[in-house]
Amino acid sequence: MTANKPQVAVIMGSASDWETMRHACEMLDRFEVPYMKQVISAHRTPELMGQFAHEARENGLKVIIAGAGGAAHLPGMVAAQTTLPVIGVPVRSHALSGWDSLLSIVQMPGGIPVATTAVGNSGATNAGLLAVSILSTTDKHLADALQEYRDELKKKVEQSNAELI
Ligand code: RP5
Repeated sequence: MTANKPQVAVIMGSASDWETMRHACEMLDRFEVPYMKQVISAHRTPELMGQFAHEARENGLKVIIAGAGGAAHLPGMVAAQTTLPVIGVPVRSHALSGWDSLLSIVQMPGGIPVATTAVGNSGATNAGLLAVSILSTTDKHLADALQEYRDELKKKVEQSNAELI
């Protein structure tokens, strides 16, 4: 049972963020990291957000990935209420193409950190990888799997160069 307890939480401000945040989950699936996913809105369900953040550590979570768009206060507000590492993913917004999401997540005042990724799908992918990387500091199996992943990326570059000739 304990082995399958979620180590990572992937939370998002709206179901509309899923198209982005699924890229984080795909990475966690690839590395077989147990995770949970949930829509938690900072402004629509503030009490749920507080409860989730306060209970996260005692629930066995080790890393929280939080994606949001627009006035994207979810990652910062969760980080304010837990000392677990929080990775913020700025979701691309319609109005401002994600600039609003990026700036509202990345500019945390000193004292309450949020590790902010790139905007959109790449950011979500990297959030998943960063969570795996954090877990790999105490998990040799994950450290080896991450090295294999990097080796695959390298091989793909070498192959594409061979095809260019
Ligand atoms: C934020 O507002 C969400 O994170 C989402 O990116 C954005 C738009 O939400 P919906 O109007 O699609 O529910 O809270």
